[in-house]
Amino acid sequence: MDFALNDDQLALQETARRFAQNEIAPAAAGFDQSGEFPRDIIRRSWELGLASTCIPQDHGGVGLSSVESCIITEELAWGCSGMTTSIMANDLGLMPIVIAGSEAQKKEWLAWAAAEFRLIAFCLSEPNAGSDVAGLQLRAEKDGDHYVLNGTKCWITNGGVADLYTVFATLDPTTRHNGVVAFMCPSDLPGITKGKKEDKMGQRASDTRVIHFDNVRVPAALRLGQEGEGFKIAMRTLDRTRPPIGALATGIARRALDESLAYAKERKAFGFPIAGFQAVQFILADMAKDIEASRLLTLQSAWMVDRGGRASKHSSFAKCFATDTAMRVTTDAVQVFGGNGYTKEYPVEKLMRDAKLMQIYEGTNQIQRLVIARELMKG
Ligand code: COS
Repeated sequence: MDFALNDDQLALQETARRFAQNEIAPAAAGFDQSGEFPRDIIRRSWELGLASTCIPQDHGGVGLSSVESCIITEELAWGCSGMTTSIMANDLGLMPIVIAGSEAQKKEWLAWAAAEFRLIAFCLSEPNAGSDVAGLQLRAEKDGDHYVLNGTKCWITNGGVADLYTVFATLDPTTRHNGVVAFMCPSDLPGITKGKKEDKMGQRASDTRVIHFDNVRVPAALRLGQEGEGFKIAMRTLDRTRPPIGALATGIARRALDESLAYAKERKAFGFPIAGFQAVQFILADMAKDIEASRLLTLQSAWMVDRGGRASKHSSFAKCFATDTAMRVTTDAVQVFGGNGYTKEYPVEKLMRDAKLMQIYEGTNQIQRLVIARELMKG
């Protein structure tokens, strides 16, 4: 077993780290406050080869492995998780094409996504179907060589800015999993309207919206896989995108530790830096230990994804453990900063707000435990 990164991976890590330190982190508080979408920074991530990384080289992409994607994601998230979520949403939206696109679809659409800076969004959740994917209601009705889509998606990252949506619909809601079908929908198709941007607690730089589909005619040539395969395409996508979520959470937590360490060495109480007190040292030690464990679980799950086969259990281990860790570590960081930590003068309250979303999106941590338990029951 070799835990060392190779030279290519170290170079990628360095590129992402420098970008996060020099361009993302300095802008993070401003975009958190304004809630604007940082298009230029997201574009820059693409120019550096740090976005849409799942597009294989054969189709003009950078073709990073899941392990490599996790390495860069941790670095980017150290700078700002809201921006990193926007970057990652491209891979989430592209993954169904990578997994289920025909050769002709990949040749056309992955090459299209690689050729220029594009934004992609994954449209799965609905107002009444978040955890229960098979309960989705957005209807697809066949009409000649088109499908007609009607319904509403919500919590769509990149929703207001995407050029392409990957959309999951049902041919018949009574058939649950068996009726789900996936499509690629260019965002300028007539009948697609974007709702207002959600005013979120954290990760405020990411653009999260409701998207309405009103008699949207999608050519049958844009269907991914066969009718009825959509549910499994969505599940296989999430198996592959949950390790990077573990990495994103690890980046948030690592930033919280870095900030806490620096502050604890400076801040004095009873005449001494608080880093000298065991009560604070134990908090810092627990942070460091759990961050290391998050990284290891994340990289292990990514390695399993790269080997092929189903990595559901390990992806859920990583997503659940790393995001719960990020919540705990960022809450403890606010504690180390005391009253200062509770103000916007210092960076840790943002980290705590940002971390909360990690326990909710890409499958709540209750759903991750359900996936793990079901895998255990299989024996
Ligand atoms: N890979 C491939 N196939 C899978 C799979 C996976 N990871 N998970 C389930 N399946 C298959 C099952 O094997 C089953 O196949 P058969 O019908 O051929 O037997 C089918 O899909 C139905 O699976 P299951 O019965 O487990 O489905 P449930 O409705 O019970 O739902 C959960 C499973 C809850 C795990 C799923 O709905 C889920 O992941 N929800 C959270 C969604 C989410 O993450 N949303 C976030 C929004 S996206 S940012």
